[in-house]
Amino acid sequence: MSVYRNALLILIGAALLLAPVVSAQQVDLNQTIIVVPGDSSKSMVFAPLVYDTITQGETDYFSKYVASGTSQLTLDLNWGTPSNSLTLWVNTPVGLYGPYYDSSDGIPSNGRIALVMSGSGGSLPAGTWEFRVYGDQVSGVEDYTFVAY
Ligand SMILES: [Ca+2]
Ligand SMILES: [Ca+2]
Repeated sequence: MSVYRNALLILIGAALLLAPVVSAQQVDLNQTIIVVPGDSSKSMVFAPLVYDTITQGETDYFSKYVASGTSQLTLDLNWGTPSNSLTLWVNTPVGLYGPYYDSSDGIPSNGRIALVMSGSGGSLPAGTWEFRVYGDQVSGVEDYTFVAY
C-alpha cells in the first residue's frame, strides 16, 4: 500500500513540476527573436500612433497583427519624463518578452524605449502581438505615445 502511495506522490510531484518546465521552454524560445536598440532620432510622424496616460501600477494593452513574412517590428514608447519609469512587455506568439526599461535601448534616461525586434530565421512569428505598457514608478499621471510598425 505504501509503495502505491509513494508512486502516487511521485506522480503528483511530477505533475507539479510541469508548469515550471513549460515556462522554461518559453524562455528558450526567446532566441527566435532578436531585440536591438532602435533609432531614437527617427521621426514617427508617418506611423500609426496611440496616445494614452498611465499611473503607478496601471497596465495599458495594445495589440497588432503581425503578418507572416514580416522581417522586423520597430517599437517606440515615448513618455519623455525620465524621472518616471515605464516598462514595456511584448507578448509574442512564441512567448513573453520583457520587461524593457528606459535603459533597454541604450539611452538610459530620455523617457523613451525604442527597440527593433527581428526574427532570427528571417521573419517574425505571425499572429497577434500584445504590447503592455506598465506604470512601474510613476508620479501623478504620465502621458505617452506608443507605436509599433
Ligand atoms: Ca491608461
Ligand atoms: Ca531610453
